[in-house]
Amino acid sequence: MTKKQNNEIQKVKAEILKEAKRVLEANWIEIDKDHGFTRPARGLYPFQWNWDAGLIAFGYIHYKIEKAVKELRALFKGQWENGFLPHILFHTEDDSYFPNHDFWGSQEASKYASKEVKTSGITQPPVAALAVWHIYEVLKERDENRAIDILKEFYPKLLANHKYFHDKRDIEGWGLITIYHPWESGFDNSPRWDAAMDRLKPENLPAFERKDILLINPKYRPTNAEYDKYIHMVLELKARGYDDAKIYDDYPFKIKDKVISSILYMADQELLKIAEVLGEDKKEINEWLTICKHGFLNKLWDEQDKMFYDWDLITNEPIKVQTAAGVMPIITGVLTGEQLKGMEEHLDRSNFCGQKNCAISLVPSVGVEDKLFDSEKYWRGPVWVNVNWFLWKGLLRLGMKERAQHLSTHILKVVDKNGFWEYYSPLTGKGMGGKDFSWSAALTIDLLGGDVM
Ligand code: 2M8
Repeated sequence: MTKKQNNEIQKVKAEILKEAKRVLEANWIEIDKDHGFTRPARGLYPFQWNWDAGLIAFGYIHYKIEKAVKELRALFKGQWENGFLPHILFHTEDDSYFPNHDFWGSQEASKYASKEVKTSGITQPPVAALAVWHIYEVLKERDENRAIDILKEFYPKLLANHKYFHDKRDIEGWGLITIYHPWESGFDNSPRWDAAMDRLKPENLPAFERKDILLINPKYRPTNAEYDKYIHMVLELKARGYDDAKIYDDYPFKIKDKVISSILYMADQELLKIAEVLGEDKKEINEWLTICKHGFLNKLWDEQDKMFYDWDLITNEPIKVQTAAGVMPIITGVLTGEQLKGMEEHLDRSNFCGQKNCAISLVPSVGVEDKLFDSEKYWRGPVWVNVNWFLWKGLLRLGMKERAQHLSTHILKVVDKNGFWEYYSPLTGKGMGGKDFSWSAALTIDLLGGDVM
């Protein structure tokens, strides 16, 4: 590369970085001197979301580490007494989102609910431990005592949260996590949930008004029929007091989700490192890791399709729908050589990395040649920055640098050309959903913080 070319690249990187920081700053809300949060997208998502907060912290770590800490502190303000960490925290009032805190009614329904902040009653993938460990890694270079203080502050909260997942969301002891609602998966209306959703027959729903389709073109969002079911499920969970024992007893949507399980595995690995630095007992965390590894290798792997599937606990069978989520277990780092080879074959197919037909060479949420693929529908085809960032991270950890770099380079290309959107059409690169979307900006900052181009 000539000096001139290199200067050009540095200039482009600097511009992307500036714009990404602008997005995060515009979405930030300061609660008080120790707490603040970043709206995923103004208007569409005006509160703090759980896995968004963890991912967004990865952006601040590179330039305003205190904000990453404030973001995570605000997140744990909403932690319930049983360790559960809700998916939405309503730190402020805003009427541009439904369901709001009154509809969730978690403080009335559950004795465990946070008294400090109103929250939803379902959870999301546990990303916080990844962010806390990364804060420590970056901060220890310049202030080791402060870095350790941060580990001490968050360790008990993280431990309680991971314990909640292992104890309450895995009563089968498979090491794999059960979700109660598609919103818990983060991959909200993924076709992975279609069959389980088809079995639900909501009746006598109260009247409600969707706010998302007042802000976003309805063709990009879930249908009204799907929303009826989402709301029906919230009401069913609330009727059970958001109580795991009651939910496990007779609630109709219980699925072992390979993505949340993969992310928890990764988060347990970071928790183990934190415990080591702090000199805490590691026995329980090691047990979680052992049993979870066993679950991945034995329960979710489909030998014939060379793919990981979720498991429906109601029908007691795998959900054989191939999507990007099927390759996400790469991030655990525990796959056998044969499984990893299977994953690589999927990534290389034009269906997945979209190299043949597509404007963006990134992993789409549903394979572009799949009959369920819809280039514009939320979680049913578009490319998401967070999914590709996770894969980038997982591949790097496995030492698969070239594959990882392919993803990071293409994330940078798409955000440079189109800006920071919630998701992108793999066919055209068009940005859709929420504009100035926080995790797309934050994870780009993280990619630029590493050796990426
Ligand atoms: C989307 O989910 C929310 C419900 O939680 C919604 O559609 O209203 C999902 O993409 C989810 O993964 C994400 O955390 C959230 C906020 O960005 O939006």
